[in-house]
Amino acid sequence: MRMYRQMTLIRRFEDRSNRAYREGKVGGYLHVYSGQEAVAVGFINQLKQQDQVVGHYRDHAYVLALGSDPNKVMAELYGKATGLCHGKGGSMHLYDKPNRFLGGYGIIGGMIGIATGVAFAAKYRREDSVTLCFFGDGSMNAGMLHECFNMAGLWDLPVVFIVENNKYAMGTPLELHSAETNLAKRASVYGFPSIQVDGMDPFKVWDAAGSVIEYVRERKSPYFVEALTYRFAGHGAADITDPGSYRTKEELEEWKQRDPILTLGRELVANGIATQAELDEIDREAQSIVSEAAKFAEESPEPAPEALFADVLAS
Ligand SMILES: Cc1ncc(C[n+]2csc(CCOP(=O)(O)OP(=O)(O)O)c2C)c(N)n1
Repeated sequence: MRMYRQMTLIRRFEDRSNRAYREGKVGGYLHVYSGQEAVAVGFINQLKQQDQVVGHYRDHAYVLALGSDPNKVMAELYGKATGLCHGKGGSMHLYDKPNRFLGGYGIIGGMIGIATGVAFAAKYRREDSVTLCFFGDGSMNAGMLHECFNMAGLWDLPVVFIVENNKYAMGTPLELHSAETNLAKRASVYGFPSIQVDGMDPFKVWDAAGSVIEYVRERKSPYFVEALTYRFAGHGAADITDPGSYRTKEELEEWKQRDPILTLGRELVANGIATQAELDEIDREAQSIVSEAAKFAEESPEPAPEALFADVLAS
């Protein structure tokens, strides 16, 4: 039920943030996670308090699953002073240290370097923590991935690398950017195990996440997960013509039949864990939380001009 609640909140949050972007209320760029919810929620809910997460720019889901305040997340998208990063990060660059989110990163492959460093620090300090690193299939051929996979394998770092293979890097299909399309195979040459999981099935993700994270925690060594998933929206909210230009309506409809929220809801009802009326109520609650978040963001002040010079570090 907790997963269902979180996935519904994320979906409603994304609907609302996409709308706010199109209304011109959100600046910069914005990418929604709709369709991929089972991946973030399944893995994050298997973490312990001491673990941390690093992600890519499609990052609203990670902070919401980790427990960040939706008001602050929405205010960050609006660039307001009350946002998670005081309005300076925006949609792609969320950061919430108290909730163990060490950043969403816009540079393809960049998040892999950060996560590897975080895992190295945890090992160096002899901490019992696991780092999750989420990235898209567009990162698979970045030099950073190969350097970091090598270091993680060589030094046995406690990190779970998770590629969210949603079939496209922006509009480029996987088979046009990767010589080997079975991405899970890539870890073997760096000396650590991998698994391919159906990222549209919340039960399969949950089970895989549990055993992978336990393995990494016990052995203090890396694991690579390829989650096969799909994004229902286009690459980014600014791309009005996307997704029509590179994928068919039929393909999109086929994947929507496997919507992870519908799958989980159906199973909850079939097994007598929830009634449809209870699921509808969860959806109404999620809608009211995101409406409240949008109101909070709209009514919040802009950052003061002097804030430009705060939090600027030089070394
Ligand atoms: C180093 C670098 N090169 C190019 C880009 C431009 N860019 C933004 S998103 C993207 C594709 C990412 O695809 P994927 O990782 O599959 O994620 P998806 O958007 O499909 O979830 C590219 C090439 C970038 N952000 N960073």
